[in-house]
Amino acid sequence: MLNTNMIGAELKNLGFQFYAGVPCSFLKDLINYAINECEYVAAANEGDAVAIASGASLAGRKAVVLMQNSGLTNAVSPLVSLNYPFQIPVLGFVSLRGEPGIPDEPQHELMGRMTVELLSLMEVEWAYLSPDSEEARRQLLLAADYIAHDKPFFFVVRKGTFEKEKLQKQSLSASKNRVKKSKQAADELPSRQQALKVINSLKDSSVVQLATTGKTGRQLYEIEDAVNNLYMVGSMGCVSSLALGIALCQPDYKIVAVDGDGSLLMRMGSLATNSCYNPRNLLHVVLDNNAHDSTGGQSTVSHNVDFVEIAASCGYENAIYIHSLSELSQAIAQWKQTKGLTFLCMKIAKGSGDEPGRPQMKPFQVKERLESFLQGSLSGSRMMKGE
Ligand SMILES: Cc1ncc(C[n+]2csc(CCOP(=O)(O)OP(=O)(O)O)c2C)c(N)n1
Repeated sequence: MLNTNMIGAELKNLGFQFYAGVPCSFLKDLINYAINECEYVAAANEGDAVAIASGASLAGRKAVVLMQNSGLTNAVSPLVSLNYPFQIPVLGFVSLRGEPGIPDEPQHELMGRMTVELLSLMEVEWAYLSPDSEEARRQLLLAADYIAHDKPFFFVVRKGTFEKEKLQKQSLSASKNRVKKSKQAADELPSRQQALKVINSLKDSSVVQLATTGKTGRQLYEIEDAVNNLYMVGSMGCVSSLALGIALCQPDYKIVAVDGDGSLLMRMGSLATNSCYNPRNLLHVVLDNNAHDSTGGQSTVSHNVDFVEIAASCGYENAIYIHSLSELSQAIAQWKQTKGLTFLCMKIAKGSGDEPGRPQMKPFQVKERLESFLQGSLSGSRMMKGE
């Protein structure tokens, strides 16, 4: 068995102090260590945990994700369409419930058989974490080397690997909604492009803009390609979780996540996580066209949902319904002054005009550029296409 404290301290020595995850009984001692001794974000699901850890990684931290293997399925979308194309490294510990030959519950049987194959299929390097301390130390060094080369690495953790670590403290405070403004008038219903132009016009060198999957990212790129932009190309629904990781680890930057209604609905638990960790420097804007516009305009179910009410009840400090472009502009300008976790929801028109172009840079180049910006080595906020 591994002394959990020793492994945690070893990880700390290697720079891994930021964790995000969802518990598993096989990993509870390492999770307890992370809660006791490090920064730990309790994610709503394992995909969100991967996106949060990825945000921390973009922000310059070495980040760890912890999950049960049943939750590895939840994490497939970000692992294959965020971490892979953007080359964002996270260190994973995934439990091995349902290990062949070891009695376990029926729901773990198939996943137990396919866990390592799934990791291999996703081209994630992995190893069984050795229960021998010296060997485990060597494995951690190897894993750290993968991370240093922008490759995710996962440890598969068998039953009984970690010695007991007591949970000492859990000090999550409740965040409170202070300002809630609901719909009061008719919607102006601008196009997505008009809304993005307003958001982009308020960008400066203290702002990072992240745009959700599909035409939102593509249109932001068309409006202006900038060093402090990131266009999600996959991992639908993960934009605010990625933003949370960056916001928590880079408190001096203002992080703007532009979401869509379909994307938000896909991972709405992220609203609760964002609220609980409550970064003052995070602005979450939802452009709601009641549709999956990027894939042909099929209706979502957002016409039936009051996002402002949900964000407010989750604990966003400000949750504001935006009726017009001028209100959007005012609300963003206000947030830049006062900050505080803020959610803006604006109905926009369906449709996107001409087919927007696609970023010419590869996702990993966009990531490297943003990392350089966050490290301060690219100071200008504006870099036009091709520069
Ligand atoms: C997990 C996943 N499912 C489906 C898709 C395909 N897809 C890409 S964009 C998109 C629609 C996004 O809708 P929304 O967030 O409302 O933004 P809109 O396109 O309306 O601006 C879909 C379904 C995907 N990329 N990933």
